[in-house]
Amino acid sequence: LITSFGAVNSKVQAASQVVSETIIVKAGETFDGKGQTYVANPDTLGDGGQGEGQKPIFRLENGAILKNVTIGAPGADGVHCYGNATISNVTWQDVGEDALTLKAKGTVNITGGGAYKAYDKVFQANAEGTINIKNFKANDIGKLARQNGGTSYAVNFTLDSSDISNVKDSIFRTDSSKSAAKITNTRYSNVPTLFKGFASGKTSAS
Ligand code: ADA
Ligand code: CA
Ligand code: CA
Ligand code: CA
Repeated sequence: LITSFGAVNSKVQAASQVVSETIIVKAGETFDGKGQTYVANPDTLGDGGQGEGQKPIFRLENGAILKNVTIGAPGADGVHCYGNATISNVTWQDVGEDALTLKAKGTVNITGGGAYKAYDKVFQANAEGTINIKNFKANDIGKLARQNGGTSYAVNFTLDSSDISNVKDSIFRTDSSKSAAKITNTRYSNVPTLFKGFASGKTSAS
């Protein structure tokens, strides 16, 4: 359910959409936000703090596409992907508990957009698969992507043609010797470590 509010003159300023119940994007379907901003109802989805168990604003089933969306505050648990997903021109203005989680095996392609003000993680991999990030901006984050702690399945991370700044921990982090990460053509500023926890030979940066 979506309630809408915003400037009285909606011709000059688009309304923010307050999302009270997770928006489900069905398998193979596309949700085009057309540049609108979506925020969680903190009473029903979560306040965007570091508490676990918050609900996502968007739930993407296998093969869904999410595009031209801005997620404002509170961001709750962001976007959950069950299988393959395409995330195009999605910006998290103030990441909630985290921004996006891979919840079931698949490949998530994130192109364009950005993520800001993530106290801890931006992208979270809770299932095996691939997370490709391209033409992305991130600033003021803990980690860009993290495989769920203590898990040993394989996750392949890539980051290309992006601009990442003011990171507290690392770009990519895993506890799995099977996982790999590759960074190409990316600019960093104030990033203490690119990779944490990967086995030798499983990372590259150029
Ligand atoms: C933490 C937590 C996991 C899971 C994850 C998430 O890593 O330990 O159990 O909740 O966050 O998906 O946000
Ligand atoms: Ca978490
Ligand atoms: Ca935040
Ligand atoms: Ca989470």
